[in-house]
Amino acid sequence: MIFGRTERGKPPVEPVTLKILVAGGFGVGKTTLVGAVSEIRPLRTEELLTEAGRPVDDTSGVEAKNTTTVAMDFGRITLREDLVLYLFGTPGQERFWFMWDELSEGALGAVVLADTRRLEDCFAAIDYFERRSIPFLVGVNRFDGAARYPDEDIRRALDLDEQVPLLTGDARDRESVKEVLISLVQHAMAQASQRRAVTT
Ligand SMILES: Nc1nc2c(ncn2[C@@H]2O[C@H](COP(=O)(O)OP(=O)(O)OP(=O)(O)O)[C@@H](O)[C@H]2O)c(=O)[nH]1
Ligand SMILES: [Mg+2]
Repeated sequence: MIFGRTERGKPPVEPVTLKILVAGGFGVGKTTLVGAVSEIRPLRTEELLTEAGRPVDDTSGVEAKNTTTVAMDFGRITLREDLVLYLFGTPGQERFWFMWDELSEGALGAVVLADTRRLEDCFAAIDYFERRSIPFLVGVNRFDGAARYPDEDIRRALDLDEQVPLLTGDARDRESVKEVLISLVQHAMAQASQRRAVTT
């Protein structure tokens, strides 16, 4: 690098940075997703699930889980040299939802993670983004032992608008998560240009 130029003579690119939310119900894999793709050590705000929280913290299906997010997860991923995503994982438990308004400020879009064993847990997140016209997609996190359903059935159960993308993946797998994030960016961009076309 000489005088701000790369060896190939191209000026360095100032990346566009976008803010993405990762939402969904309790224990669906939000913290796992951010951790799987982040190129920086993710910031986590995990607290131990306690005996006192047992009546309200439903860990059925994720019995191995012993911590929960109380404020947010934060990570970063460079999708291309000119495109960086900042990932904000939201807390899944209802009692921490007051964080969502703060976290969704300035967000380009959201991934709503879903677990087919407890689809209803993501209704609140879907409602939240629909109401605020924040572009989102649904990412089904494939848990071992969870039954597989056709996309059509999942769409119907979630009452998803046909333009909302539905993808299936594994929150622990970097490539799988990258694919979901790229789809979200494309979807959000398409929605933004659609809106511009309507208003001009
Ligand atoms: N089999 C399997 N297990 C997963 C997957 N994703 C997450 N897990 C496990 O599921 C549990 C829940 O993961 P978390 O990432 O803490 O979930 P969360 O959505 O952040 O949870 P809260 O912040 O408490 O709402 C952990 O024990 C993970 O190891 C997955 O794709 N497959
Ligand atoms: Mg979490």
